[in-house]
Amino acid sequence: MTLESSPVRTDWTRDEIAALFDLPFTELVFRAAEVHRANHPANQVQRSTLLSIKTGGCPEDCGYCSQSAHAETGLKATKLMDPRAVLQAAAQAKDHGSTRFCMGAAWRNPKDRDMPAIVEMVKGVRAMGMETCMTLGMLTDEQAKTLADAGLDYYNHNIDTSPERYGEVITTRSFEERLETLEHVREAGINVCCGGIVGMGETRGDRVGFIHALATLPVHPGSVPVNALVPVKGTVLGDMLADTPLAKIDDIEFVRTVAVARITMPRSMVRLSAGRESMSDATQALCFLAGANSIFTGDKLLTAGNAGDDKDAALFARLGITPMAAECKVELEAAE
Ligand code: SAM
Ligand code: DTB
Ligand code: SF4
Repeated sequence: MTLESSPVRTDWTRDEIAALFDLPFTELVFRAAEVHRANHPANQVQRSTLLSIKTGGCPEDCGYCSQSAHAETGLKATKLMDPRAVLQAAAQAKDHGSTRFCMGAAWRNPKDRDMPAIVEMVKGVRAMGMETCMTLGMLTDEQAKTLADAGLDYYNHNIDTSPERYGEVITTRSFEERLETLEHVREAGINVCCGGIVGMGETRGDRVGFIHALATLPVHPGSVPVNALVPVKGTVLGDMLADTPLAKIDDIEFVRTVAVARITMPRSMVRLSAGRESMSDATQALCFLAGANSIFTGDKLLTAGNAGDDKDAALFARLGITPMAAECKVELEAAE
């Protein structure tokens, strides 16, 4: 492969992806680093900040999530935040150097009566000069258009795992419903942010199927969040991991997943997402070498803890990484 170009392919086969996972580790990371260099500025990492604008009490039964009403996590459910409070939090994130503000709600889907407040949040954050991202559950095509008209830059909607494992993790919605919302978002002209979680006790085959599902979407997601499961007591998967610690993802296998995401989706931002708090600097450094070029900053994700600004500033200084400016974002085009 030359350093000049990485063709964007959406016709990856499972066998090709499995073969990438099977490469000797240093060969895989070397190839991923080459793809990263050819498509993104070196040593630059994007910083986004998350805010939970409506926490807990979610009717969905996602086995990993602290916010599901089916879990027993003791999390207090809240109402949708006042847009003014959201804008205050966004201003603070901007002061701390974040270029994207991601707002998440623990909903199966937004109700139409919620949309005016949501639109006010998008417009307000955009007016501050930050990129906006929202994750509100399933959207109708009308709701996606409303968000697009408000100027929403990204919509996060994860497929989470392989199509065949999906029903073991979530029973209240289907993989196909996830794809439908992604289509509504894409057709409304909003950039898609779509990824998932590794370390849920899945097999290598599931990780292959997960990356395959992302890399064969009609257009690669602009951002691909790769989360490492944050095990939360009282959730199905958090409790399962507490009982079977051997199911915990191995760091090398996590880095392999990041590398395969980078190679198969060369132009996408690959975001090292949840789970960094319990990751060593060395593992995070390997993820950056393997092409991860975005993180969530701040000391909180939605409900779980995150590394925090001081730790991240120290990590960036240690690795010689500089924060990416918003303009460096790569715009994705449909594959030819
Ligand atoms: N309710 C919306 C939805 O499900 O689309 C948005 C919020 S949801 C918290 C966003 C994503 O966060 C999930 O799809 C999942 O990938 C990730 N996530 C949630 N809990 C997690 C955990 N405990 N560890 C790692 N990732 C998690
Ligand atoms: C994503 O893939 N990861 C972020 C964002 N999209 C919304 C959320 C991570 C949540 C981690 C668990 C928590 O904070 O509750
Ligand atoms: Fe609800 Fe989203 Fe959590 Fe699933 S991941 S329970 S949809 S908040």
